[in-house]
This record gives sequence, C-alpha cells and structure tokens, in this order.
Amino acid sequence: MQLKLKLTAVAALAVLAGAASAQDVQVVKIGHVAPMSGAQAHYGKDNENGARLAVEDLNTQNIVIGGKKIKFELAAEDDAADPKQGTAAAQKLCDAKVAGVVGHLNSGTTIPAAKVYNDCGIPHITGAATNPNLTKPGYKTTYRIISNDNALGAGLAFYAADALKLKRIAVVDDRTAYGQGVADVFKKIAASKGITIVDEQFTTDKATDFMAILTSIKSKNPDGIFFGGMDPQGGPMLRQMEQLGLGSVKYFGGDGICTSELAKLAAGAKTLENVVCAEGGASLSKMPGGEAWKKRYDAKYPNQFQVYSPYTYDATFVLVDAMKRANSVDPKVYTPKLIEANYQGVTAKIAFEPNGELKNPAITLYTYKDGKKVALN
Ligand code: ABU
Repeated sequence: MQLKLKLTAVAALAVLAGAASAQDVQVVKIGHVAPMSGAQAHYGKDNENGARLAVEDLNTQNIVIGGKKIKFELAAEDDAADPKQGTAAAQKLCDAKVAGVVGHLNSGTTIPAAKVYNDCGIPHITGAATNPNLTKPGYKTTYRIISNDNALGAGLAFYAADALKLKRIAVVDDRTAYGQGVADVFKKIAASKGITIVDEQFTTDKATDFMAILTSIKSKNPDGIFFGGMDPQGGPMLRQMEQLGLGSVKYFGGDGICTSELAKLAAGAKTLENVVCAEGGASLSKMPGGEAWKKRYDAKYPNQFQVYSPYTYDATFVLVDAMKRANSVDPKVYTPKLIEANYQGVTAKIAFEPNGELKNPAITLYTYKDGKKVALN
C-alpha cells in the first residue's frame, strides 16, 4: 500500500514537471533593421529573409538557455536607408527589449544606430554596412561579419592598376557614408598605384539622371569610372554611359552595386559587362555550405537573393551562439561572449578582432556575363 502511494506521488510529480517544462517557453526577440521601403527595399528584403530563415532554423533546434526552452521571434523594422529613421528604429528595438539586433544595412544608418544600441546595452551585428568608421568608437555592442570598405576599395584599385593596367579613372560618389567612404579608399590606393583621378563628381542616393556628370567625365577621356553608391543609381548610370558613348569604359564599384538587381536596372545596357565590383567574403560556391544554403533560400524566397542574406543568416546564429555559451539571453550577460565567437557559419568561420571587425575577411571581385553576376577570383 505504502509503495503504491509512493509511486502515485512520483507519477504526479512527473506530470507536474512535464506541465511546467511545456509552459516554460521563453520568447526571445531578435531585431532586424534594413530599408524595407524605397529604392533600396530589395536589399532590405534579402537581408530580412536571411535573418528570418535563421530564426526558423533556430526554432527547429529546441534550444534551451538558462533552463528554458527558447522560441525566437524576429522583430523587423524598416529604416528606409535614412539615418534619422535608422536611429528611431534602433530606439524602438531598445524599448521593445529585443535581445540583440541584426543590422542595419546602410553604413549611414548603422553608424548612428550603433550609439543607440550601445546606450541601451544591446548588441548588434551588421552583415552589410561596410564603412570602417562603424567600429571606430569601440563600442562593445557593435560587430561586423563582412569585410569593410578598406578591403573593398583597395581590392578594386589593385585590380584596376595591376590586372587592367588602367591609367585614368573618374570617381563619382553618392555622398552617403558608404559611397563617400569607399570612393575615398579607392582614390587613395589608385593614386598610390599611379592611376590619375581625372574627375570627381557627386550625386545622391535618390538621383537617377547622371547625364550632366557623365558628360563632364567623358570630356576627361577616362578609361574607368569608379562609383561609390548603390544599384538604384548604378543601373541607370550604366544605361546613360552607353547612351553617351562611354561603352568601352570600365565601371568599378563596391558591394553596393554588386547585386542581382544591377543587371535588371541596367536594362540590357552592354556596359553591364564592363562592371567590376567587389564584395566581402567568398563567392557562394566557395562558402562552406554556400550552395546548399542558397538552394534552401531560393526555394523559400524565389528571385529575392541579392547580396547579404547569408551574412544576416550567420549574424543571427552568432548572436544565439553567444547566448548559448553564456547560458543567458540577457544582453548584459551574453554580450561579452560575442567577442569570443568562433562560429562556423555559412559564409565563413566567424571570429572577431578586439574592435568587433571580422577576423581574416576575404573579398571577391565580380563582373557580369549574359546578365548574370560571375566571380573573377
Ligand atoms: N556595403 C554597401 C551597402 C551598405 C553600406 O555600407 O552602406
């Protein structure tokens, strides 16, 4: 009789414990910010897709942190590539007490948002913003998992000078933190390699008519044009170069123009084949697991791949990897673990320099053939 009572009590406790663990699910929000509206929405959609796919994959892993089963949710915000909206979105995510943030996409939004995240003690990892100034304040909450513009601008200048033997290059930038920054790096290294910068012109990240600046550039007889900016300007610029008879001029740019969308925006202009663009990281075919990952991405988000989604996917996992190692989802507790990351992602083995920059960043140069982006190295 006594044994029977004991067994019944054990069974009841087991039922209670089961009920408690079933209820003991903690929802952890991860923020994502990028332009989801405006001319750069295609980049933002791609970035958000990468983070969303990561959250879905993480939720299949039955992750337990601090004794609780974790359900991750993506808190997605739109900053429209605008610095003011970027800081507003960052503050909104701080107020929503997200555990960490993937983003932002543009250097012009990420740099001011980094201060907001630092002030509220939430870490963020960008997989897209490449201006080197991002990590200069030394915030312990700021991380980047892609090469910065020092590598992209220099890689392009070396290729222009050493591989293509170009001598006269005109430079245009869109006056954003990214466009101006990458153009400055390119100019400096190109000049050190003996290239003459024959003209410097400026535009904006809203412009679509470049006839006046291209006419000025044409008069300087360049053999290349470097554009610091994004594809909504790069595509029309390529069309207008063709219209003005600049069809044999090489066209350089950083990762901002190195998209699938550039081919669409160039709308059949033959100048697309003159493009040489640089992107952080290895090409998808050289990434560990890159092609398998891309197949899954394409099945879920057909025709939406641009550039950075593998990086936002990895950034989401890197945040969660730090939470697991700290056994806490509290940003105060797990943020110090980010700097110790040694995470094998889709894009690379991810570890950080003391300032939050990616260790051993790679770059790949691309051109376009038959309307498709192809790696040159
Ligand atoms: N990395 C190019 C696009 C994003 C940015 O840095 O502004």
